[in-house]
Amino acid sequence: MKPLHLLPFLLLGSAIQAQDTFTVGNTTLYATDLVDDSQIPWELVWGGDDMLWCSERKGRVIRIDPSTGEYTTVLDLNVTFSGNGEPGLLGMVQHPDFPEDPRVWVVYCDGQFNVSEHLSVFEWDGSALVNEQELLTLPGYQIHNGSRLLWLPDNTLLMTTGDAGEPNLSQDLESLNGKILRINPDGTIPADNPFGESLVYSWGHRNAQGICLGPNGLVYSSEHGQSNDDEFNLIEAGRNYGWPDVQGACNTSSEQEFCAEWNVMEPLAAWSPCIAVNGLEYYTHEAIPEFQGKILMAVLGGLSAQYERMTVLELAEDGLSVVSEDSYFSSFNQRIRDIAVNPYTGAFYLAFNGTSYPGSPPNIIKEFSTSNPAGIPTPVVRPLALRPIPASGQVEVSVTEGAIGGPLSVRDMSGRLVLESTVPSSVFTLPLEGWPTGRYIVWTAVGAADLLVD
Ligand SMILES: [Ca+2]
Repeated sequence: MKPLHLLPFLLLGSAIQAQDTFTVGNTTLYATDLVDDSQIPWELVWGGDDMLWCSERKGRVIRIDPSTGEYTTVLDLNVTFSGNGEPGLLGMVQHPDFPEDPRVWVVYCDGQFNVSEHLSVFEWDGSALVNEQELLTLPGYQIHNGSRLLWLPDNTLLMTTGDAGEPNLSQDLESLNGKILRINPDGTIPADNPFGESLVYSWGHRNAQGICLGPNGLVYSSEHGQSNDDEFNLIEAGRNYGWPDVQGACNTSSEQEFCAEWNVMEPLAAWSPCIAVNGLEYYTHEAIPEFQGKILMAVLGGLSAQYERMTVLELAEDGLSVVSEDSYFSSFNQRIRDIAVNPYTGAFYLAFNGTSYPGSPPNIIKEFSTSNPAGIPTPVVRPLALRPIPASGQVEVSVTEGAIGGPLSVRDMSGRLVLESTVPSSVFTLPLEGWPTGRYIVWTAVGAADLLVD
């Protein structure tokens, strides 16, 4: 019996190009550059308009189409920015009902010598953020300005602030620096704040640059330590987190005295020397079971730039302790500033801040997806893989190196040889036009696989 199809009819697939795939347990992640010319991405937000929003330290807010990476600039503020400092455009949230409620809250610093930090609310008019209304101003500095924003379930807003380089402000309840503030959407003080007529929600913070809601509505924050004791904290109303009198756990005699007097909350986890902990996301999607129910934490790597990574924290069932820690993506050797999650696909996005403090290029926003985006060939995970199954019209064949140049044959279930050829490359397309519906067996030097033709 003559084979029905011969090699000249094979459509060659594209050669495997530079591709980034990562394995997390049993899950394969495909990495693609979504935006490669960001101006120091700071906050990544999955928008209620199903677009990815990004604040950039140099002053822009960009709105990115997550399916193409194309973006438009929707806000361009004149902010404090110097290559050696930390201020600029920082935290950002949309109203929880965005875009029906078109408001977006943004934190930024202005002034070159006397830096101020502002919380403002803007309105989205469909193409730009307009009608700025300033809600709050506090002292800023060239370092330690925070600032992340988070909605609580009661629609009050938490804002982390830094100590603006003056550690004693963190223990001063009259100062808004070195705190986590709780604010009504219009900037007023919620009636049930823990210190009465004060925006202060928790105090004794140095420079918290990550905050998220975890299981059971618990609030977690990441906080930069000085040189030791980066912290992962559980945030509770009215609690003192110790800075500058306490770093990390209450484990020296002077710290123990201070902690007893001020009921200091110890961190759930701490890292020494500092790794520069940043943006937090509580990952709940089933797309990556290895991350489901865990906290994703962006890590900048500190001055030494050798710890850059995404850290994954597993919490105890009650959320009150950290039981394990894994880390990923240190191979990029780039500082990771923030994380956002696509609620539909479970893909996540990382904002990279270059290779050294505080934001040298490249500044890239990458997507990590469990689905294979166009342009990235299927990775060969089995010696011989066919997709899709069932196939009609054509099937894509992937083989490991040992099969290339070796025999390729296909038989139907009665053992009849329907194709005899040679494997041309690691990925190629086999045309199936005219093949009767049914089951076939594909043979190569590295193994066999079932082919279902529809
Ligand atoms: Ca300590």
